[in-house]
Amino acid sequence: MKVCNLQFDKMSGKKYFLKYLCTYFYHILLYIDIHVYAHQVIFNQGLGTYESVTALVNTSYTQCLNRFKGYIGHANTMVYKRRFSMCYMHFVCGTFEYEQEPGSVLAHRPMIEAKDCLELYEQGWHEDGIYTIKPVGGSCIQTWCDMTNGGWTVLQRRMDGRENFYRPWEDYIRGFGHASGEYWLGLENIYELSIIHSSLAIEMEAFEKGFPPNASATYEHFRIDDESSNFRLHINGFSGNCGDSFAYQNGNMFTTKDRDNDKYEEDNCAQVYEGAWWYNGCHYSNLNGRYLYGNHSTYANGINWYTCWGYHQSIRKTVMKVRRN
Ligand SMILES: [Ca+2]
Repeated sequence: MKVCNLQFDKMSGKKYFLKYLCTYFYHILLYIDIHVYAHQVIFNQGLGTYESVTALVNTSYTQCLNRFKGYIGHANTMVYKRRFSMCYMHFVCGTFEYEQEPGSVLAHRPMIEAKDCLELYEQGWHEDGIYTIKPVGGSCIQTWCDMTNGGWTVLQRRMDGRENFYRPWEDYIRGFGHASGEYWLGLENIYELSIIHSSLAIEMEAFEKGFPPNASATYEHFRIDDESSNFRLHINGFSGNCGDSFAYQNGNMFTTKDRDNDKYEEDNCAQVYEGAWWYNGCHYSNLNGRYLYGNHSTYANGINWYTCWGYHQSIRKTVMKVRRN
């Protein structure tokens, strides 16, 4: 699957220029040479032309043949002719960019398979936006990369209340939402990202009437355990400007409405506070809580950061992001 976001769009004389940032998930393969190449046809949106893109992948031709020999046959030529449909060998997961005018491509940036946004940043990708990454051991995912601040991978984002965050365990493991808006990257992917020594930064913004208007919290060390430990949270090295509402959650396992791993014996914190979090018994912060548009009379079930806004004010915007140290 290809997702392209138009980044740049202008008329110059009689020419019309378009610039896309593309992210890819696609199956591929092959070439009948000693080298094996990925091959994929890409259709330019709305212009009726196409180009083909080639990228080197780490799969041998022999592996490709062996896997599909049942219906490929022996002749290399057959393989060649069928290359688009037959040899789904390698799953490419990457980002690349092209700039075009109708009928021709002006500039290319080669595809990169990156494990996180920092790797993209280090390779010269410096615009904020949606990128495709594949954490080591994780899955191919689309994420928002904060490049303005130097290559942060966004794990969680709330901004308009469009996405439902009151979800079950399986959804929190896999992730949900879309990188262009509100989303949760998935505990499995967060685990894989956090294995490599990482920092966590949380940015928050209140609704207009809220005070203070915004706040941030950064943890120099952030890690979560894997599923066998219910993704237990480990943070330290706090700095911030409106108190540390995450410290109370430190050392706790993740709880969802259908999986009670918290320390509140009488009930499930996720059900009581309508979120999913590293609940203790229960919380000082609830960033996956309900989107309640500012002040709320209900207790602690909004997007709350207690040390800054208490338990009756749900904030407008949150971003949780990680970066390798
Ligand atoms: Ca409980």
